[in-house]
Amino acid sequence: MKVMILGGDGYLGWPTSMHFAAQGHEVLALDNYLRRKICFDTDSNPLVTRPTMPERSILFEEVSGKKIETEAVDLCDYRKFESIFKDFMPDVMIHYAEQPSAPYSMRGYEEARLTLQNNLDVTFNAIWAVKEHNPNCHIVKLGTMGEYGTPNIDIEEGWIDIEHKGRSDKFLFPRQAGSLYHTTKVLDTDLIWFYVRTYGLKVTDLMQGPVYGVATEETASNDQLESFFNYDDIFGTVVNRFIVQAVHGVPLTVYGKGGQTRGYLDIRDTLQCVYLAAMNEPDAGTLNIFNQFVETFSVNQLAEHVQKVSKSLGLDVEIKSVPNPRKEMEDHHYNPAHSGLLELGLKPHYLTDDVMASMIESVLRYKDQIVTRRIMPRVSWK
Ligand code: USQ
Repeated sequence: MKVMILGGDGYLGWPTSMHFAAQGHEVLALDNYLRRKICFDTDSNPLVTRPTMPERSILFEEVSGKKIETEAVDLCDYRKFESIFKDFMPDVMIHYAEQPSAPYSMRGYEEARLTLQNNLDVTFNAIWAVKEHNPNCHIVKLGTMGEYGTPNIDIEEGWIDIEHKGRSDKFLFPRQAGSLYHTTKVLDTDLIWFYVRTYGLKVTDLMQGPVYGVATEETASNDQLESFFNYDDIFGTVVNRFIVQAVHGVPLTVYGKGGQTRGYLDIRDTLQCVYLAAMNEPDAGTLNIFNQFVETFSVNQLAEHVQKVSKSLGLDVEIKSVPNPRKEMEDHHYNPAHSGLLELGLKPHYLTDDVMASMIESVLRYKDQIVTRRIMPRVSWK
């Protein structure tokens, strides 16, 4: 297949590009390096600097013999997007090209504006290019479990049947996000659903939980191919952050009561899920939605797990609640459905002691590069 990856330099975009190329698909990875720029501007650089897209592509070809085409381009510019789309004519378009940090989107006016504009512009341009030039192209869109928020009922897989005054119908499951970033994904969903039902597009929306890890099958022979490992408060997700904090010898930063529960997955499972989604395209006019995570944990459970495994590696780790910089429920019901991807064949990697230990060991190699001032929360919702 011809696979066009929007956001091909990102935390998930680059591993996805390698994964599809490794399976023999023709891959074009597009990115404007926005994530790298924001990391630099906010003093949130990852633990290890990673090569640029063309450099990564050369390294990947050396180890795999497979080529990934790359291009630095701002996908908010529709004329450029359209011309690349028409030249490449993808069978599948995988859309990661969004500003992905909740804290960044809550930092101030400029950051909120950039998040809203970038995320919706790229989604709209992706839909428009497909609608105009190849409605057969399957769009695989990365949504987020955070679109649903934490309602006091079980979360269904994208849709809900509602009975009202003796009649019934099927609707998108209610969404009520907890940050502007998550809200842009809710807006994406509405935009996509409108174009799917009106113009017969084929879209799969993957509602993903927080991801951990950086190593995948494709990085085994060269760790320069690994993804970004952010541990700062803006781009670092909670598991990656706790591991760095454990290695650095600072208390694990549980926000508030620590009862916040989310659905987590290993980066290797992101690749499996996106691949399975791409291989199972919906019919024209259908929006498939899958909840993409493999197990749920509260923040306290994660902190205790990191503490336990660290101890077995000789690290003495303290857990300390800090005032929650976010506005979110700290103690709530959480029981989301997630059978769709398992039915398609997902074989989960769970967060075992061994997986945790190997992540801690790989961070230990870069212990000297951890920057203390990036650890405590610097952005507040209040
Ligand atoms: N948390 C802590 N301590 C920390 C960091 C986070 O207690 O030091 C808590 C947060 O308050 C939150 C939970 O851990 O309750 C998860 O936070 P996170 O930073 O790992 O994840 P989040 O901001 O929700 O966003 C991440 C990705 C985003 C993706 C989302 C999936 O950055 O792109 O969409 O995970 S989900 O959370 O399911 O919406």
